[in-house]
Amino acid sequence: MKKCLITGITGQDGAYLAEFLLKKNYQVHGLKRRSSLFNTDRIDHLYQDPHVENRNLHLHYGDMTDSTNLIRLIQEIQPDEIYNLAAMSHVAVSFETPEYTANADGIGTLRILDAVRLLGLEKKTRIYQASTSELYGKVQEVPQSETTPFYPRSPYAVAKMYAYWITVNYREAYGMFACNGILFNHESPIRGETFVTRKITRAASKIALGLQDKVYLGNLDAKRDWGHAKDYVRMMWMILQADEAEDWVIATGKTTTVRDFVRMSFAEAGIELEFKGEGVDEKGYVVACNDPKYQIEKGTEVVAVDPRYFRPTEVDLLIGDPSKANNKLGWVPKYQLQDLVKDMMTSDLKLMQKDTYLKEGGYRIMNYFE
Ligand code: NDP
Ligand code: GDR
Repeated sequence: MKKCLITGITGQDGAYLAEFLLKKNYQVHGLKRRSSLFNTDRIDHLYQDPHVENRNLHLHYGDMTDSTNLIRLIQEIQPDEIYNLAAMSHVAVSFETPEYTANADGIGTLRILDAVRLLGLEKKTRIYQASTSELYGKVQEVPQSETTPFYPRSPYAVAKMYAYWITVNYREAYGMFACNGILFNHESPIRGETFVTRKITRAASKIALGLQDKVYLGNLDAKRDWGHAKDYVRMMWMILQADEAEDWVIATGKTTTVRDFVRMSFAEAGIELEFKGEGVDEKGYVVACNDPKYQIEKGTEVVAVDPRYFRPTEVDLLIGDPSKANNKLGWVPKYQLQDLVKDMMTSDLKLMQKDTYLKEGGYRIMNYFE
């Protein structure tokens, strides 16, 4: 039985990857942070009671900023594969917490690589590093491939650039099987609520059900190459099963504006939006909609731009070229953007419907401080 360690197992990708690897009969070890509230929602369905013998999922407390903890865990587990997914992954937040982001996302990667080296596991343990299309930042060429130069545009991207190169360096210096997956944006029903896609699908669902009036967004002109997380975690595994350690771009090859993602999400709830203006207006602009089913009057403003969500430096256009992954590993995404939007909207409409039932039943969120 193969053993793997997933850092960031409580995140979107960690949860899908853990499920995928358990199905492949791996013994899965996951690093989770101590938190004052439960933070294992996404993997609770995979949880196995510690009293059960021969269980395949093991969770360990730890942190990417704590070398001794990482060294001890890797020594105990002796993993065949490490998937380093843990990171402060929010680009906008990295402008607020640049030093911590560098520590967790940049030096954190070094800590994993060096632990493997110190423990003499260079020839045993294969390492996957969660690199990102944010490395491309300011547009140099499109579509972006493994040979496109990097130009990071946020503290997050700069930290990930260090992580990218230290992974390449340890591969070349010590012959380690360490690979970067340069993944373009990938989303799902369990995407973090503050990333734009999930913010949109949650808001569209709430607005459709009359639980919210309006959503405030930032730059609607940004273009992203959005795929489904399920397709992308499969590729993480394929990267570590390849004959040679290499770096890979994972993307759909198609790009869409945030505005069109908004349009598609509301349409999925049966609401047609009419944009009053195109382009970013500092004062914000609104869209109106008219759908008798949801009794939203024509002219109601349901989306507005709030400059507080603009970033000091923005990544305007991402579109990846996944030909290497297509040709060499036979990876082809199963989900198109429309399928992704449908999947997210179906899930969020169900989730928000629960709130409607609670409201109708006279229940409300408990206020502990009343
Ligand atoms: P999430 O934000 O959903 O998950 C991040 C995970 O990292 C969570 O489990 C989080 O724990 C954990 N984490 C954060 N900081 C630390 C720390 N200091 N020590 C230990 N664990 C920590 O991200 P995704 O699942 O979307 O992304 C996975 C990885 O892939 C990240 O590295 C991200 O930067 C990268 N990436 C993501 C892309 C995407 O579109 N999703 C695209 C390209 C790269 P907790 O739950 O406690 O917060
Ligand atoms: P990104 O994802 O920065 O690409 O990083 P995010 O969904 O946060 O932003 C995508 C684009 O949407 C614009 N935007 C908004 N973004 C957020 N979060 N909230 C808003 O209200 C809003 N309005 C407009 C942003 O300006 C941006 O252009 C994600 C993360 O998962 C990273 O960890 C990963 O490395 C990259 O994708 C690839």
